[in-house]
Amino acid sequence: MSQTAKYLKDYRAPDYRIPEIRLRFDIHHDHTLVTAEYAVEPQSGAGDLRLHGSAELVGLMVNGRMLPETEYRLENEMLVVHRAPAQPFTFSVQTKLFPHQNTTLMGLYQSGGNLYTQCEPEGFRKITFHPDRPDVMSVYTTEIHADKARFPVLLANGNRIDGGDLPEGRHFAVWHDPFAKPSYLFALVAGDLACTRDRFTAADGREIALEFYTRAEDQSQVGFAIESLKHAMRWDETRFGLVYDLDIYMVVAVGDFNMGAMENKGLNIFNTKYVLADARTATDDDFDGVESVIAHEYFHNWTGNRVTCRDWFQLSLKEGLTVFRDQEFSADRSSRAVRRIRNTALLRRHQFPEDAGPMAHPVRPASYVEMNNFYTMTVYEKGAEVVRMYHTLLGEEGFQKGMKLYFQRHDGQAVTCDDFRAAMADANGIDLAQFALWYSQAGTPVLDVSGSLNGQGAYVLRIKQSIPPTPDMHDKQPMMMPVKIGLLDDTGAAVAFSLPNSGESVTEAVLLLTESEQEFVLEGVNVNVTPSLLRGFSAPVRLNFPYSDAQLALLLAHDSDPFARWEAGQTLFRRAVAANEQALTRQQDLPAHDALFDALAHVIRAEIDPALKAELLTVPAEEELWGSENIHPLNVHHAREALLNALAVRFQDDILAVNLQAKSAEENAAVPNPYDYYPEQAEWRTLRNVCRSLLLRANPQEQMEYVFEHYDEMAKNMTHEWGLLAAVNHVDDPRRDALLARFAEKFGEHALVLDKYFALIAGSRRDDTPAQVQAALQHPAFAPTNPNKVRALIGTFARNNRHFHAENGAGYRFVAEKVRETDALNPQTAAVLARTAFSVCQRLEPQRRALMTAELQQLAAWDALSKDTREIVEKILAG
Ligand code: B3K
Ligand code: ZN
Repeated sequence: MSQTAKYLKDYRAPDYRIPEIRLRFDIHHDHTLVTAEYAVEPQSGAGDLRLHGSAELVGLMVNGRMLPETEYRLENEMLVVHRAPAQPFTFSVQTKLFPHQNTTLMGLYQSGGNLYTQCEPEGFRKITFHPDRPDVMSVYTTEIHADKARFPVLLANGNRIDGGDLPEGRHFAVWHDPFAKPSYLFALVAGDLACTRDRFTAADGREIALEFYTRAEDQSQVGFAIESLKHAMRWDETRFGLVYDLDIYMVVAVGDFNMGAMENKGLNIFNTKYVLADARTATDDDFDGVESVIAHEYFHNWTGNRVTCRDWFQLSLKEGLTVFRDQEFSADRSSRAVRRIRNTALLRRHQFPEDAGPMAHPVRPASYVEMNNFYTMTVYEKGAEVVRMYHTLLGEEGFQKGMKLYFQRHDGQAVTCDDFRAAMADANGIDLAQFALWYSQAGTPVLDVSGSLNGQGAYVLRIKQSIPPTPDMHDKQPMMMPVKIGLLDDTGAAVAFSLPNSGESVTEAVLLLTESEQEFVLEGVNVNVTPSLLRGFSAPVRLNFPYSDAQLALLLAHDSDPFARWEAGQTLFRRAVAANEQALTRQQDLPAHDALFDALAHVIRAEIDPALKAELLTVPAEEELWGSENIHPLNVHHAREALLNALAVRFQDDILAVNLQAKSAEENAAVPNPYDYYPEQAEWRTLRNVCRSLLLRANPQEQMEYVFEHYDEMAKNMTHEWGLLAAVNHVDDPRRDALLARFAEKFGEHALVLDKYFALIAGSRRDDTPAQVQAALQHPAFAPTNPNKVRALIGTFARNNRHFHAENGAGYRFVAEKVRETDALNPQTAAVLARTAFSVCQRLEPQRRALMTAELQQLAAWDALSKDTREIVEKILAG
């Protein structure tokens, strides 16, 4: 049962422009009536007007005349008005919605008694009939009528221009957004919400009202998000010269939401997870997430809203660029080096497998069945890497010139990734034609590098690039990419070199790779060197170089580039896990890992940034250690666990010392309250939590007992609580259960903390985890309609390799069943779950592959499966 795909190559400009839209929402207790009125401008004469829509149609008019059923037809969620006028006309349509029955959380839906919208990418058509494509941009005026007691707050995009009381206890508000926008940026909120107000003085002197809407009981947790917004607004002014354009900026927090947040013009709607934070209930990572998501959505105001996408294939135009911008914002706020490492780790853990699996697609996909399935790590994170490469190639100044030209040319338009690339090229007078391949070729490029002294005072690097075939494409062209490098001598000191015809002696250079095989001559090198390659992860590729363990240890100990340093350690870790795996399958003794452990001894004792130390001590995730085929997840799991256990035992005393150092650094910091969130405090706590989990491995019973006895005095804030519970979570001991139960009780009123409880249950390596997950499904706080809960419990379980990949297939069966149940309520959440869990199918060893395939086939055979989940399941089955 294959589905119809849309193709980038079929793009055609719209036949109708709609410069103006007036919407009226009449909210009643069990339904909402929506009247939409469009000023329509035909672009190619008379013809059929085709509008998407799935809402109940009440009636429609053209130029004020009710259309009889003979003049239009409604089929497959498409309204076709026969022979629409050739001259500009007004079109109005009335629809009836039932938001309380809408569990998809797209379109207009109800959550906690309030109404919210989510339109990106194609939710507007669930509200009314409309072309619902991003290149149809309109100025919106939105009028909302509702019962005043139940819906005291009525919000929509733009500025509030009117409002007042109506008979029968009702009231109304009118909002006008002067900036033309696509339908996906439309938003409306109606309900009983508390408003926290602040203000921001923009660089041009305008006063901007900031309004954050939450449940009244959550108001005390909104302060950090407001401060984050102000930081983001100031940063965009200083680094990019971009100033906010409306008089008001609103953020609304909602507990039922499909993703993190949504950048609707002037009226962002957020998952509570990315707005609410205080030290008692949020970890440092949560605070960091709030700051970066608040910033991300704010940055969209220019990169996404003022300049938007021509079609959904161009999604990365706004997402890749905006992720790059939020990454830079966070890096400018604190810990640039560590953030780069974390971004890279995220990409490798989640995007590399995507690029090597059944869902592989280029940064600009060439086709899709359900657009919601393409909000992927590739579009977002690899897209951000592509933008970062422009930045590396052009430098900050050249990149900013490109951004300036991009806004000069395209403000108010809906454009393509090619337009962005052209702005970068033209502003800098360079040719970026070859760079376009990053948008059309999927798959992670592989660089095979070798190097040697040429006996004539030069070190020669030879780089071969290849791009693996993906389901959509076999033969690929070499791409253009920056490769940042340096050289170290045998003591770890930097070695100077010069590039041919430059004469300038440097210790670092960006090589421009454009061919499938290329040689780079680094002159003036007469000593034995170790190359430091792909510094700063200058391109999103896999790089192979035949390093000896000793060379990796040298890089890990001495490289001046923190990324390259970390990467050397990661390679040593990967080698060690692979060696363990081999020993375990052959039932031999585990290897000693001398080179790795000697290098780690340096790391643990080094006086370096605590967060960097934490990263250097982190073994790559299991997903990163999986090969391209015949994966035995449990073998990898046991091999990695064995390495961690050995490391924990070997360095027990050092780790204790570091833990104490981190504790006193945290407690003695010169801040008003050391347990509040400050980036520097957070770094120490990150390191502490790494130590805690290692200490627990080395001595589970003793640590368990200690934590159990001293939990309350150790748990100074949620970061501590999380660190303690995450450490003891795997111990088969009733005290662990008691601690978790107390935790759930203590935070019984905090939905976001209960998500942590569910994640702990589902993430445990204990044997009884499947049974505990079953029990958690019955917990009063678990709700299959709430995406945060589904992700916390089922999503976490699907990443718990030890149990999800159980040999008897029980893990697969359980998750498939939950995918099916979730799909009936919320296709988007189900599809994400299916993709996370099952994309690995064809790479598994034959037995598990067969078990997983059987579950997927059963899902595919289910007629009612949504288009969303079906696209994922069928692509996985097709391999
Ligand atoms: N643009 C939204 C994502 C919409 C996802 C729709 N499935 C949030 C963001 O990336 O900023
Ligand atoms: Zn975004």
